[in-house]
Amino acid sequence: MALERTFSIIKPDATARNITGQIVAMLEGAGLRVVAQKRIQMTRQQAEEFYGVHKERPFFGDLCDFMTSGPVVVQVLEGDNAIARNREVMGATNPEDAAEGTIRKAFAENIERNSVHGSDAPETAAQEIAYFFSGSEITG
Ligand code: 3AN
Repeated sequence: MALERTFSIIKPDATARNITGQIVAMLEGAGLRVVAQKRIQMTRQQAEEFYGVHKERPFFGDLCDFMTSGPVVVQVLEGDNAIARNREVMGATNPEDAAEGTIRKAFAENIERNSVHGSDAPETAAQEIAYFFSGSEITG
């Protein structure tokens, strides 16, 4: 198995409910190691750039409003097949479709306020990590 890194966000709906620790525990329980983490207030520009791939979608404005509505915790997670492993423990985008035992099943409020983000491929993981972290902020 390949040791990988992926990028994760604990979203404003989760920081508001003070459940970041419970989410980190589920990530760690899934075999992922937090090798970088910081709590930040995302700017509008960061949200729009980060979700740029969705800019033509009808939910883009609402999504950027939500992601800037409160603090988020950005993270780099490391582990065997970390990208797929994180997507697995996150659960489906829409919590109504999320499997039992996943973070979104446990905590997501709806398809937008869905508690966590995780990179979907090695290229996006590398881009997203570099967007929020410098190399010296990431430890093994
Ligand atoms: P995922 O986060 O599961 O990779 P994406 O990349 O398709 O899902 O969507 C990015 C984010 O956009 C989601 N996490 C969610 O917050 C929001 N989103 C996606 N689809 C919708 C939708 N139909 N309505 C509202 N928000 C959505």
